Amino acid sequence: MMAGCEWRVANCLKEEPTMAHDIAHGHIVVELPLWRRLLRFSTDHKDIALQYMFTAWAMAAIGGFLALLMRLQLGFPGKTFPFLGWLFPHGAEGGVLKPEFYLALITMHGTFMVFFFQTAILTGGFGNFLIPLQIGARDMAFPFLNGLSYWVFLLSCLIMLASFLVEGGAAAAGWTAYPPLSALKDLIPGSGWGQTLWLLGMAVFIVSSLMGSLNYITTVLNLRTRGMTMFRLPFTVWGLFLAAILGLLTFPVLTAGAILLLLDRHFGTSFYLPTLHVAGRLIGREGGNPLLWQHFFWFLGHPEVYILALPALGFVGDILACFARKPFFAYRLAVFGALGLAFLSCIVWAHHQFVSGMNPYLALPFSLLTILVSVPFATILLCLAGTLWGGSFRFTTPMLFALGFLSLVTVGGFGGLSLGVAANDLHLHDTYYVVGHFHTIMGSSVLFGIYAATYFWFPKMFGRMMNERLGKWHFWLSLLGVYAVFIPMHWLGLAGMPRRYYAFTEVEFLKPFLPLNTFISVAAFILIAAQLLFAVNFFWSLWRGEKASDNPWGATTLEWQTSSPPPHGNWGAELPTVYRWAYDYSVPNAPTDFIPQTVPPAKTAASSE
Ligand code: HEM
Ligand SMILES: [Cu+2]
Repeated sequence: MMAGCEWRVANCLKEEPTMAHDIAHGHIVVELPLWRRLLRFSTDHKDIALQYMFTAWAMAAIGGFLALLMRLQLGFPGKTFPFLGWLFPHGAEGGVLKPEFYLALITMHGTFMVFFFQTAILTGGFGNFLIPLQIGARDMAFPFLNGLSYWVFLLSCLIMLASFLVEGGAAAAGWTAYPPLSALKDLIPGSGWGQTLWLLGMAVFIVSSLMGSLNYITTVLNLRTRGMTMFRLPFTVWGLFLAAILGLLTFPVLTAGAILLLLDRHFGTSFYLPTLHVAGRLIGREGGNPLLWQHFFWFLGHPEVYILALPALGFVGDILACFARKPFFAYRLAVFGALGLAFLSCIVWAHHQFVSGMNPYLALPFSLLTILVSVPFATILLCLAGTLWGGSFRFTTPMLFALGFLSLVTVGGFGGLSLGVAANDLHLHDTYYVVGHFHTIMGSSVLFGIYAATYFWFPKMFGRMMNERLGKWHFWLSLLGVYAVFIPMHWLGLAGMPRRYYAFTEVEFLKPFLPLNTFISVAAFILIAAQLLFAVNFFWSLWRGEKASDNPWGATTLEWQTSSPPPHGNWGAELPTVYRWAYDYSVPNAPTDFIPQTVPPAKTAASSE
């Protein structure tokens, strides 16, 4: 112990124990055990990141389990599974799923996967962990708001989960909650409390997401350290920053829509309800328009895909550069591509509504704009391919997942293009082609981005490495798995199999597709089982993994220049200073094959910026 320390501590006790105080006085802040970090109200962005991550993974596990139940039904229609009857006495009496329970499963699976897993882990999890570290800040701009946003998020998860327990069960109008089905309380079992809780859960989720977005945007704009210009930001930060802006601009529209829907459901208003007969009974509302909801929903719903894709693109760009040991090819062009993507994503929403009965003249601009999205998208992909060109590769697990992302996003992109053409979409809308498409591009490629990031930043988060051998098994089984599950679905869609419908064997022309559905289900079980390898690797590495050095991958960005895991406040007494962009890999004549952003120009022969 340093001489005089007791005196300092005694004196310090009179002051507020703030982070600035701790850092100024050089106090060592005792590392709390993981469970304490997860269970307390923390304002440290790294703790909040872990809280988001663990909760989001739990929601993913539940969402995956629901997918398994659906595939059980689709692959083996008519078979009884006694454990189902035991688990869900109302939804699967006697071991066979009821049709309305199947609808609840798709609704909750889609909602959990899109919002409560992918959105939450990307923005709340990685956004929280990486933004302050990569821009050289001690924390977020509003640490208290940040802590609050997690607990509000947890509340929204609990509201959603509770809906399985109320009378009638969980919501069953799909993750898009279209009225009139979602606007009336007594159509199907899930129309009751389940739908109300779904709307409340989404509203609370959005409140939490807005708190997060405000924080991420302000932090990136105001707390960048000396020398960290916008064009020196790692691509990851650009992805997270743009996703936050999209969230801030588009989520509130859905909140407004959801409040109107709640009014229709509970207070007799008629925003979405036209004159309508249900089962021969006039429901006694008039003047509303169900299309209005579709506009509200997709005004968020489409940008939502980019709220997921942009951070994933960011991670992948940085990971590819690191493991190809190459400077990012045409970095500024990629940033402009990302800006273009974010902008265009806000003006294509009605491509989900080609068959909705909206004015058919609108199909043309929305088709054209949708196809235009491929320009910035292809630009970014070209920059990523250029980054790989001539690289000296290290095929680590994060690199494999990043490459898998590239493959999936390209294949999925072509599916999207074909759906963007209104003439095609008229035929393919609401078929399994769509299910195959969005699972390839959103379900799988974003998932691969999340895995790449988890394997890559795990050492920084926990100070230990994940197991490479298990990681590679996980990668190959997942890659084969997603292709085996989701590509054949395109074929089913072309053959006319409708989505959100499990009784396909009752239709004559779909009977020949039972074997293909059984194949998809078996592949899905293997795919889901392969994710257990990840879970085992994660928890085993958490406690038993090989100790990680501060910069195990030889990466250039700021987070690798502090300890693993970083201390409270991230840096020592002084914030780092940035002298160069994030991609000085393999600089000619440099002593090492990478130059961290913190190294001044005088100390190296050259920089390629
Ligand atoms: C383990 C892998 C997965 C399997 C086997 C799977 C399976 C399914 C199935 C069977 C459906 C219902 C299709 C229908 O009858 O219309 C569905 C719907 C859906 N899934 Fe997945 N899924 C998986 C992963 C994901 C992921 C990672 C996402 C994240 C984006 C996702 C998002 C959705 C959405 C948005 C729907 C639409 C729900 C609706 O129609 O309202 N899924 N999935
Ligand atoms: Cu869209």
